[in-house]
Parts: sequence; C-alpha cells; structure tokens
Amino acid sequence: MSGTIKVLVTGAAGQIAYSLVSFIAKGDVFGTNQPLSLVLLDIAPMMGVLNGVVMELKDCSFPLLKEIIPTDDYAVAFRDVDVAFLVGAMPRKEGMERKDLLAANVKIFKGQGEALDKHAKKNVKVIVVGNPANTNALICSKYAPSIPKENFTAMTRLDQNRAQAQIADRLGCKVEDVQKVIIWGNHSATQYPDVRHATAVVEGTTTPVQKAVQDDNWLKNEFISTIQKRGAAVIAARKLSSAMSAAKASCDHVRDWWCGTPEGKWVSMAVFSDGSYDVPEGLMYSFPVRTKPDHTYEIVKGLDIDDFSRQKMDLTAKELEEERATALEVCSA
Ligand code: NAX
Repeated sequence: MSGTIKVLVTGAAGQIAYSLVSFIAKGDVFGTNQPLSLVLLDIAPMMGVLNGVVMELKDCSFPLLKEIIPTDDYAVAFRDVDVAFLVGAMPRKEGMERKDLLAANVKIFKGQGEALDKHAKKNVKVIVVGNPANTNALICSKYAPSIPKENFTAMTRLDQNRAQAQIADRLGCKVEDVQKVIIWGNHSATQYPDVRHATAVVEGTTTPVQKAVQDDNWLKNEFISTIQKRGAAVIAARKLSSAMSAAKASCDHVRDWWCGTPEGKWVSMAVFSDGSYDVPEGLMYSFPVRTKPDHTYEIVKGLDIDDFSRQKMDLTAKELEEERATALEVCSA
C-alpha cells in the first residue's frame, strides 16, 4: 500500500462534489490500493450542509479514506495538497451564458491560485471544473507562479464522454469501442468535437468513425451542435446543471493523468498551449494528450487538420482569447 495522498475537493457541499467524493473515496481515481486524506472546502454558510456530506462519507465506511478535513479556510484546505479538484464556483442557471459567470468566478480562482502558491505541494496536480473552466485554470496558474504551468488543467472530458456516447448510440456499438474523439478548445458552445481521427469497433472491425457513420452532414452539424449544447439541454431537462456525469468525467480526467493513458489511446484535456496546431501559445486550450504513469502528459502532435477543422479551432481559440482578456482585466481591477 502506498503512502496517503492528500486530495482537495472545492465546492464540496455542491451537487457535483456529492458524487465526486464517493468516487474518489472508493478508489476510482487513484486505485484501490491508495489511501487518501480528503479535504473538503466550501464557503462558511455551507458548513452545515458540508457536515452532512462528512457524516455520509463516514457512514460509507470506505477502507481507503483515512481522514476527512472539512473547512472554509484556504490555509487549511490547500496545505500540502497533492491533487486539487477545483469544482466550487457559481453554477450556470437556465438561460445564463457562460460569459455572465466569468466576472463572478474568475476572482475565486485568483484567490485559489494564490492559496495553492502559498500552501500546496509544488508538484500538486490541479483540475479545474468550475466554469468558465479553461479561463479559471489559466487565472489560477497565473496567481500560482511557483507551481509549474503544466500542473494546471481544465476539464473537457465530459464533452469527450458525451461525444463518445453519441457516436456509440448512432452506430449501436460499445461506448468504450469509440476512441480518439477529440475536443478542441473551450469547454463552451464554441468547442469543436472532432471525429476525423476517431475509430469505432463495428461488427468486430476497427473502422474510422466517418466511414462507419456514412453521414458527413450529421457529423458536421447535428453531432457537433448536440455536444456543444448538451450542458444547456441537461439544464433545461433537470433544472440543474450536469452533476453525476461531470463528477464521473473529472474522475476519468484525473485517473488518466495519474495512471497514464493505455498504449495507442489519447484523451482530451485543456492544457496550456505550446503553439501546437497554431493555437496561440499560453491559451488554456483543449487538445488530445497522452499521459504517462509518472503524471506527465504531452500534446499529441502531427494530426492532419482540414479547412473545416481549422475554422472551428480558430473560432474557439478566439473566444478563449477574449475570455482571457476580460479575466485579466477583472483580476487587475
Ligand atoms: P453547486 O452550486 O451545486 O455547488 C457549487 C459549490 O461551490 C457550492 O456548494 C458553493 O457554496 C461552493 N463555492 C462557491 N464559492 C466557493 C469558493 N470560493 N470556495 C469553495 N467553494 C465555493 O454547483 P455544481 O453543480 O456542483 O457545479 C460546480 C461548477 O462546475 C459550476 O461552475 C459549473 O458550471 C461547473 N461545471 C463544469 C463542467 C465542466 O465540464 N467543466 C460541467 C458541469 C458543471 O456545469
């Protein structure tokens, strides 16, 4: 059994965290041999609710869960953290655009960046889930200059999972047999879910998704817009934003980052652009990445980009550049 690792979940009294903490505590992310200390951060008015979550976690009797630390104090929450799931933020409500959220949420991530810088381990791994996730992650890193930039990521795995599920439904194949779907760009309605390199196992044969679907019009229109608008569709139906699926996706993201992607596979994560695919350097942009068990990752290089993809990739980059400019303005005000 390895030494205990300290895992922070923010927004711990919220709806995503309610599923997330049990997934983490039962070993879905770091493995069933990895003991955990779970730190749960929320704001002061939520401490009563958070206490209920703590009671339930105890009642689950998870063997791996060695310690639970509920708190509203950044100095306690971020101290010596190995992995941080930054979920806490104001969620999007029906009819609300992500832009409306930016000004409110970016300040939270400035403060949490400063707290990471001051209190966390220098090799801490950070996943930002709270929206606008890409820009929040960028700001968080900016205010944590002592932590390497590559340790900051934002979640687009839910979009990847949604895309795989839509393709599997369409082809009548297993969801795990759909591979190499890519989410480019922002976790927003401008994201580009790209199946040009994706494959699916159909009747026992690995086939390019484009060939298997045989409907370019569907792939270029309905499929893309279904993924782009899936979050809004869930809100319209549930009157609440995606929670169980977001929790599962954040576990998938961190598990693959922690343990490594299997040979020949890749996953989508928003990471700092190194200029690959002519995406402006320094943007927090979703790329296909391969990860290794030493918790490092690299952007998959050399994929062919056609004119259709180029246009979609540039559009989402432009939105991220605008978000970054607004966020920097808000933070420096
Ligand atoms: P909830 O409103 O249920 O929970 C958010 C929690 O965060 C609340 O308990 C709140 O008190 C807490 N919080 C607020 N400010 C905080 C702070 N400074 N420090 C710590 N905690 C704080 O929202 P939930 O449905 O759990 O969603 C959380 C975030 O995930 C939202 O920003 C939401 O938009 C975002 N999402 C991101 C997704 C993604 O794919 N990246 C998908 C799902 C979700 O929409």
